[in-house]
Amino acid sequence: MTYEHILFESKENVAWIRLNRPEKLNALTHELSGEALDALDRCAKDPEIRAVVITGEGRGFCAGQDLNDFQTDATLSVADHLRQNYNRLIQAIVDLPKPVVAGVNGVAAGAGASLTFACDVRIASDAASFTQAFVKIGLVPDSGGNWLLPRIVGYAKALELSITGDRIKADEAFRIGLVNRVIPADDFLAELAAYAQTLAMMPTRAIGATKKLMSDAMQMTLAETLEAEAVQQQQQAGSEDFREGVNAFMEKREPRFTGR
Ligand code: T3D
Repeated sequence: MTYEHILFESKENVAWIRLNRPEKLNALTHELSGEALDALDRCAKDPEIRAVVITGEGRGFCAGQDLNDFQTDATLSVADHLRQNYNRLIQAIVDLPKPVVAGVNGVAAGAGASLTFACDVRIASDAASFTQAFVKIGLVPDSGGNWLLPRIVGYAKALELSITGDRIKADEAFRIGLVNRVIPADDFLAELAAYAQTLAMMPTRAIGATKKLMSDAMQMTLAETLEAEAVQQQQQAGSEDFREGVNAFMEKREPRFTGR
Protein backbone atom coordinates (compact mmCIF):
# COMPACT_ATOMS: atom_id res chain seq x y z
CA MET A 1 0.00 0.00 0.00
CA THR A 2 1.25 3.50 -0.77
CA TYR A 3 0.55 6.13 1.82
CA GLU A 4 -0.92 9.59 1.19
CA HIS A 5 -2.09 10.59 4.67
CA ILE A 6 0.69 9.22 6.81
CA LEU A 7 4.45 9.12 6.53
CA PHE A 8 6.08 5.79 7.34
CA GLU A 9 9.74 5.22 7.94
CA SER A 10 11.77 2.55 9.66
CA LYS A 11 15.31 3.23 10.83
CA GLU A 12 17.56 1.71 13.47
CA ASN A 13 14.86 -0.73 14.59
CA VAL A 14 12.31 2.05 15.20
CA ALA A 15 9.27 2.57 12.96
CA TRP A 16 7.86 6.08 12.73
CA ILE A 17 4.21 6.56 11.81
CA ARG A 18 3.58 10.27 11.24
CA LEU A 19 -0.01 11.40 10.79
CA ASN A 20 0.21 13.77 7.88
CA ARG A 21 -2.73 16.13 7.41
CA PRO A 22 -1.15 19.07 9.22
CA GLU A 23 -3.59 21.69 7.87
CA LYS A 24 -6.41 19.78 9.66
CA LEU A 25 -4.36 19.03 12.77
CA ASN A 26 -4.14 15.46 11.41
CA ALA A 27 -7.88 14.86 11.79
CA LEU A 28 -8.75 11.24 11.05
CA THR A 29 -10.35 10.06 7.83
CA HIS A 30 -11.20 6.56 6.65
CA GLU A 31 -8.14 6.71 4.38
CA LEU A 32 -5.76 7.83 7.12
CA SER A 33 -7.02 5.14 9.52
CA GLY A 34 -6.59 2.47 6.83
CA GLU A 35 -3.04 3.55 6.13
CA ALA A 36 -2.14 3.63 9.84
CA LEU A 37 -3.60 0.14 10.23
CA ASP A 38 -1.54 -1.10 7.30
CA ALA A 39 1.61 0.47 8.78
CA LEU A 40 0.95 -1.17 12.15
CA ASP A 41 0.58 -4.52 10.38
CA ARG A 42 3.99 -3.98 8.78
CA CYS A 43 5.41 -3.19 12.23
CA ALA A 44 3.96 -6.42 13.60
CA LYS A 45 5.40 -8.53 10.77
CA ASP A 46 8.88 -7.02 10.49
CA PRO A 47 11.25 -8.52 13.09
CA GLU A 48 13.70 -5.65 12.49
CA ILE A 49 11.14 -3.23 13.95
CA ARG A 50 11.41 -3.33 17.72
CA ALA A 51 9.67 -0.09 18.72
CA VAL A 52 7.03 2.11 17.10
CA VAL A 53 6.47 5.85 17.40
CA ILE A 54 3.17 7.46 16.42
CA THR A 55 3.34 11.23 16.11
CA GLY A 56 1.84 14.09 14.12
CA GLU A 57 3.16 16.43 11.47
CA GLY A 58 2.75 20.17 12.03
CA ARG A 59 1.39 21.73 15.20
CA GLY A 60 -1.20 19.06 16.06
CA PHE A 61 -0.98 15.43 17.08
CA CYS A 62 -4.51 14.48 15.96
CA ALA A 63 -7.82 16.36 16.18
CA GLY A 64 -9.95 13.19 16.14
CA GLN A 65 -12.53 12.40 13.49
CA ASP A 66 -12.54 14.82 10.56
CA LEU A 67 -15.81 16.63 11.20
CA ASN A 68 -16.22 17.48 7.51
CA ASP A 69 -17.14 13.82 6.95
CA PHE A 70 -20.27 14.24 9.06
CA GLN A 71 -21.36 17.14 6.89
CA THR A 72 -20.63 15.56 3.54
CA ASP A 73 -22.06 12.09 4.17
CA ALA A 74 -25.37 12.07 6.05
CA THR A 75 -25.82 8.34 5.40
CA LEU A 76 -22.62 7.41 7.20
CA SER A 77 -23.27 4.78 9.88
CA VAL A 78 -21.22 6.00 12.80
CA ALA A 79 -21.18 2.58 14.45
CA ASP A 80 -19.92 0.84 11.32
CA HIS A 81 -17.37 3.57 10.78
CA LEU A 82 -16.03 3.02 14.28
CA ARG A 83 -16.00 -0.76 13.88
CA GLN A 84 -14.15 -0.61 10.56
CA ASN A 85 -11.66 2.09 11.47
CA TYR A 86 -10.91 3.21 15.00
CA ASN A 87 -11.79 -0.01 16.80
CA ARG A 88 -9.35 -1.94 14.62
CA LEU A 89 -6.69 0.75 14.96
CA ILE A 90 -6.89 0.83 18.76
CA GLN A 91 -6.88 -2.97 18.98
CA ALA A 92 -3.88 -3.20 16.64
CA ILE A 93 -1.84 -0.84 18.85
CA VAL A 94 -2.78 -2.63 22.06
CA ASP A 95 -2.14 -6.08 20.54
CA LEU A 96 1.20 -5.18 18.94
CA PRO A 97 3.80 -7.23 20.85
CA LYS A 98 6.28 -4.35 20.68
CA PRO A 99 6.45 -1.03 22.56
CA VAL A 100 4.37 1.76 20.99
CA VAL A 101 5.19 5.34 21.95
CA ALA A 102 2.80 8.23 21.35
CA GLY A 103 4.92 11.27 20.53
CA VAL A 104 2.33 13.90 21.39
CA ASN A 105 3.68 16.94 19.58
CA GLY A 106 0.52 19.07 19.85
CA VAL A 107 -3.20 18.88 20.51
CA ALA A 108 -4.77 15.41 20.83
CA ALA A 109 -8.58 15.59 20.65
CA GLY A 110 -11.41 13.05 20.61
CA ALA A 111 -10.35 9.84 18.88
CA GLY A 112 -6.91 11.44 18.53
CA ALA A 113 -6.63 11.47 22.33
CA SER A 114 -7.84 7.86 22.48
CA LEU A 115 -5.10 6.97 20.02
CA THR A 116 -2.51 8.18 22.53
CA PHE A 117 -4.24 6.31 25.37
CA ALA A 118 -3.85 3.04 23.44
CA CYS A 119 -0.09 3.54 23.20
CA ASP A 120 2.17 2.11 25.89
CA VAL A 121 3.95 5.37 26.67
CA ARG A 122 2.99 9.00 26.05
CA ILE A 123 5.88 11.40 25.58
CA ALA A 124 4.59 14.96 25.23
CA SER A 125 6.03 18.19 23.92
CA ASP A 126 5.35 21.11 26.23
CA ALA A 127 3.18 22.38 23.35
CA ALA A 128 0.86 19.35 23.64
CA SER A 129 -2.66 19.35 25.01
CA PHE A 130 -5.48 16.84 25.41
CA THR A 131 -9.24 17.18 25.14
CA GLN A 132 -12.00 14.60 25.30
CA ALA A 133 -13.71 16.77 22.71
CA PHE A 134 -16.55 14.32 22.06
CA VAL A 135 -18.94 15.90 24.55
CA LYS A 136 -18.53 19.31 22.92
CA ILE A 137 -20.29 17.95 19.83
CA GLY A 138 -22.78 15.79 21.70
CA LEU A 139 -20.96 12.45 21.46
CA VAL A 140 -19.61 9.97 24.00
CA PRO A 141 -15.91 9.07 24.14
CA ASP A 142 -15.06 6.27 21.71
CA SER A 143 -12.03 4.47 20.32
CA GLY A 144 -11.56 2.83 23.72
CA GLY A 145 -11.54 6.09 25.68
CA ASN A 146 -13.98 4.74 28.27
CA TRP A 147 -11.79 1.70 28.90
CA LEU A 148 -8.32 3.14 28.51
CA LEU A 149 -8.46 6.56 30.18
CA PRO A 150 -9.76 5.39 33.61
CA ARG A 151 -6.99 2.80 33.66
CA ILE A 152 -4.40 5.52 33.11
CA VAL A 153 -5.60 8.39 35.30
CA GLY A 154 -8.27 6.75 37.51
CA TYR A 155 -12.05 6.82 37.24
CA ALA A 156 -12.81 10.22 38.80
CA LYS A 157 -10.40 12.22 36.64
CA ALA A 158 -11.30 10.25 33.51
CA LEU A 159 -14.99 10.93 34.02
CA GLU A 160 -14.40 14.60 34.72
CA LEU A 161 -12.30 15.05 31.58
CA SER A 162 -14.87 13.14 29.53
CA ILE A 163 -17.98 15.04 30.67
CA THR A 164 -16.39 18.50 30.55
CA GLY A 165 -14.25 18.14 27.43
CA ASP A 166 -11.77 20.44 29.19
CA ARG A 167 -8.53 20.92 27.29
CA ILE A 168 -5.54 20.24 29.55
CA LYS A 169 -1.97 21.24 28.83
CA ALA A 170 1.06 18.96 28.95
CA ASP A 171 2.08 19.94 32.51
CA GLU A 172 -1.37 19.09 33.87
CA ALA A 173 -1.39 15.86 31.84
CA PHE A 174 1.92 14.97 33.47
CA ARG A 175 0.61 15.87 36.93
CA ILE A 176 -2.34 13.46 36.61
CA GLY A 177 -0.18 10.67 35.14
CA LEU A 178 -1.57 10.89 31.62
CA VAL A 179 1.84 11.50 30.07
CA ASN A 180 5.08 9.90 31.13
CA ARG A 181 7.38 12.75 30.23
CA VAL A 182 7.19 16.35 29.03
CA ILE A 183 9.93 17.70 26.77
CA PRO A 184 10.53 21.31 25.63
CA ALA A 185 9.24 21.68 22.06
CA ASP A 186 12.70 22.54 20.69
CA ASP A 187 14.18 19.27 21.96
CA PHE A 188 11.09 17.15 21.39
CA LEU A 189 11.97 15.14 18.28
CA ALA A 190 15.55 14.42 19.33
CA GLU A 191 14.53 13.25 22.81
CA LEU A 192 11.57 11.28 21.47
CA ALA A 193 13.89 9.51 19.04
CA ALA A 194 16.40 8.74 21.81
CA TYR A 195 13.63 7.38 24.03
CA ALA A 196 12.28 5.12 21.26
CA GLN A 197 15.79 3.99 20.40
CA THR A 198 16.38 2.91 24.00
CA LEU A 199 13.17 0.87 23.94
CA ALA A 200 14.13 -0.70 20.61
CA MET A 201 17.35 -2.02 22.12
CA MET A 202 15.52 -3.76 24.99
CA PRO A 203 14.38 -7.42 24.97
CA THR A 204 11.41 -6.96 22.63
CA ARG A 205 9.73 -10.27 23.34
CA ALA A 206 9.71 -9.61 27.08
CA ILE A 207 8.21 -6.17 26.50
CA GLY A 208 5.49 -7.58 24.24
CA ALA A 209 4.66 -10.25 26.80
CA THR A 210 4.61 -7.70 29.63
CA LYS A 211 2.11 -5.58 27.68
CA LYS A 212 -0.23 -8.53 27.38
CA LEU A 213 0.26 -9.84 30.91
CA MET A 214 -0.39 -6.50 32.57
CA SER A 215 -3.38 -5.72 30.39
CA ASP A 216 -4.87 -9.17 31.00
CA ALA A 217 -4.15 -8.87 34.73
CA MET A 218 -6.52 -5.90 34.96
CA GLN A 219 -9.34 -8.41 34.58
CA MET A 220 -7.82 -11.41 36.32
CA THR A 221 -7.54 -12.56 39.93
CA LEU A 222 -4.18 -12.63 41.69
CA ALA A 223 -4.15 -16.42 41.46
CA GLU A 224 -4.83 -16.31 37.72
CA THR A 225 -2.14 -13.70 37.26
CA LEU A 226 0.45 -15.69 39.20
CA GLU A 227 -0.22 -18.68 36.96
CA ALA A 228 -0.11 -16.61 33.77
CA GLU A 229 3.25 -15.17 34.90
CA ALA A 230 4.63 -18.64 35.50
CA VAL A 231 3.60 -19.79 32.01
CA GLN A 232 4.94 -16.64 30.37
CA GLN A 233 8.22 -16.70 32.29
CA GLN A 234 8.81 -20.24 31.11
CA GLN A 235 8.57 -18.98 27.53
CA GLN A 236 10.82 -15.97 28.11
CA ALA A 237 13.42 -18.16 29.78
CA GLY A 238 13.84 -19.92 26.43
CA SER A 239 14.67 -16.72 24.58
CA GLU A 240 18.08 -15.66 23.27
CA ASP A 241 17.63 -12.34 25.03
CA PHE A 242 17.29 -14.06 28.41
CA ARG A 243 20.52 -15.96 27.80
CA GLU A 244 22.25 -12.77 26.69
CA GLY A 245 20.93 -10.84 29.71
CA VAL A 246 22.27 -13.39 32.19
CA ASN A 247 25.59 -13.78 30.34
CA ALA A 248 26.09 -10.02 30.19
CA PHE A 249 25.43 -9.72 33.91
CA MET A 250 27.92 -12.48 34.73
CA GLU A 251 30.53 -11.01 32.40
CA LYS A 252 29.95 -7.50 33.80
CA ARG A 253 29.20 -5.98 30.39
CA GLU A 254 26.26 -4.27 28.70
CA PRO A 255 23.80 -6.76 27.13
CA ARG A 256 23.26 -6.81 23.36
CA PHE A 257 19.62 -7.79 22.96
CA THR A 258 18.31 -8.81 19.55
CA GLY A 259 14.61 -9.26 20.19
CA ARG A 260 14.88 -13.02 19.70
O1 T3D B 1 -18.06 8.27 12.82
C1 T3D B 1 -17.20 8.37 13.71
O2 T3D B 1 -16.05 7.99 13.50
C2 T3D B 1 -17.52 9.03 15.03
C3 T3D B 1 -16.28 9.15 15.79
C4 T3D B 1 -15.89 10.28 16.33
C5 T3D B 1 -14.61 10.33 17.04
C6 T3D B 1 -14.16 11.73 17.34
O3 T3D B 1 -12.97 11.95 17.33
S1 T3D B 1 -15.32 12.90 17.73
C7 T3D B 1 -14.34 14.33 18.08
C8 T3D B 1 -13.91 15.02 16.82
N1 T3D B 1 -12.97 16.08 17.09
C9 T3D B 1 -13.35 17.25 17.57
O4 T3D B 1 -14.50 17.52 17.84
C10 T3D B 1 -12.26 18.31 17.73
C11 T3D B 1 -12.53 19.51 16.83
N2 T3D B 1 -11.43 20.43 16.90
C12 T3D B 1 -11.26 21.27 17.92
O5 T3D B 1 -11.99 21.30 18.87
C13 T3D B 1 -10.09 22.18 17.82
O6 T3D B 1 -9.71 22.32 16.47
C14 T3D B 1 -8.85 21.71 18.63
C15 T3D B 1 -9.18 21.81 20.13
C16 T3D B 1 -8.48 20.27 18.29
C17 T3D B 1 -7.64 22.62 18.31
O7 T3D B 1 -8.02 23.97 18.44
P1 T3D B 1 -7.06 25.10 17.81
O8 T3D B 1 -7.66 26.41 18.19
O9 T3D B 1 -5.66 24.84 18.22
O10 T3D B 1 -7.10 24.87 16.23
P2 T3D B 1 -8.28 25.24 15.21
O11 T3D B 1 -8.08 26.63 14.70
O12 T3D B 1 -9.60 24.95 15.82
O13 T3D B 1 -8.05 24.18 14.05
C18 T3D B 1 -7.06 24.37 13.02
C19 T3D B 1 -7.62 23.86 11.73
O14 T3D B 1 -7.89 22.45 11.85
C20 T3D B 1 -8.96 24.51 11.38
O15 T3D B 1 -9.06 24.59 9.97
P3 T3D B 1 -9.01 26.02 9.21
O16 T3D B 1 -10.10 26.86 9.80
O17 T3D B 1 -7.64 26.56 9.53
O18 T3D B 1 -9.20 25.69 7.78
C21 T3D B 1 -9.96 23.49 11.87
O19 T3D B 1 -11.21 23.58 11.24
C22 T3D B 1 -9.26 22.21 11.53
N3 T3D B 1 -9.73 21.11 12.38
C23 T3D B 1 -9.49 20.93 13.67
N4 T3D B 1 -10.10 19.84 14.11
C24 T3D B 1 -10.75 19.32 13.05
C25 T3D B 1 -10.53 20.12 11.94
N5 T3D B 1 -11.06 19.86 10.75
C26 T3D B 1 -11.85 18.76 10.65
N6 T3D B 1 -12.09 17.94 11.69
C27 T3D B 1 -11.57 18.17 12.89
N7 T3D B 1 -11.79 17.32 13.91
